[in-house]
Amino acid sequence: MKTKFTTFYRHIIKEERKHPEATGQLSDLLADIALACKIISLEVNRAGLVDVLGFTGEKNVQGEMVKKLDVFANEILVNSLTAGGHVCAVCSEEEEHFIPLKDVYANRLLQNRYVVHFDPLDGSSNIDANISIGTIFSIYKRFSESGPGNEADCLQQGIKQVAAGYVVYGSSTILVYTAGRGVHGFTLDPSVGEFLLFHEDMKIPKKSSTYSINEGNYCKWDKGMQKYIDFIKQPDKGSGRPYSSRYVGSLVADFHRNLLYGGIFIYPSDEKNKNGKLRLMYEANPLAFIVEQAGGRATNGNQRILELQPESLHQRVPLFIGSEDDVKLAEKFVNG
Ligand code: P6P
Repeated sequence: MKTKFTTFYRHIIKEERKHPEATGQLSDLLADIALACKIISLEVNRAGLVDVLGFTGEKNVQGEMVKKLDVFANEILVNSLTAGGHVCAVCSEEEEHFIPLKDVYANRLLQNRYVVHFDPLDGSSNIDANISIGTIFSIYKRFSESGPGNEADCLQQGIKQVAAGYVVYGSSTILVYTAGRGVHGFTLDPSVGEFLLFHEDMKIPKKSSTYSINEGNYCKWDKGMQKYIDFIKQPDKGSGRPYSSRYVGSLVADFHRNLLYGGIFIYPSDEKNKNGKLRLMYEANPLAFIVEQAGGRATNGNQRILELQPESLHQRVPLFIGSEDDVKLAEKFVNG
């Protein structure tokens, strides 16, 4: 029987061959990230058995209690990227400052030319409840010439990303990425330890009847936001209303479902959090790159996420992301 399958590495090499100037560094870097996520997947799936649950007693830069798996995932990714030698700076949700990395190759052609931002284990507050969690990553080319990376290398607009992706650790482990030529999905086959292509060139439906938002914050939203949610809950067959509410409380899980079936995810600003809750550099930007490559839309309510000029590594941003027509309609209500 002819087994026809494409591994993640084979796919990125095929993509690399479309760029004659490619040195292969980006392919190796993506493979380094995939390897780290396979190891994280193993631990996440074992979490219930091995004593890696519970708190370390420390707090991370977000002031949140850190679970052991967060610390583990962060260390695996930092170590994998450091060892790979393709990165001049690593920025993590778990690290207050960026980690500058020196050039490990003598060969100028192979210098450490990339910057990587990541959320090592997003949604980690759900770990103990066995709810899907995920890793989100975002890759840029460095600005500076050589040596360890600097702050300017780390604070680039999302539109400059060369690749982005996420891994969902759920009933199976799924990796979705883009390198600017479409969005491609892979499933981890633990028996061979490979991510196998299951969906090439993924496209998000232009319109949906699903919304993902934490309605517990309703009273804190501005009037336009409240009116939009009220509107999509009114019955109107012609426009697919009332919408269904689907909210896991784990960004990668909610985003992945909406990418497959259509939907809008919103984490808006509110009277307490003027910039919402989600982070620009390692949540909004990578998912915005992916959703636009899949034909969707991502804004902060009126500006394109990818065009926002970052000011700090951990800055927050309101996020409206998903099916294009749904995001545009939500923007109309919010901008009154
Ligand atoms: P809330 C998880 O903590 C997270 O960062 C995202 O994964 C998720 O979308 C959001 O926060 C959930 O926030 O306030 O609804 O619990």
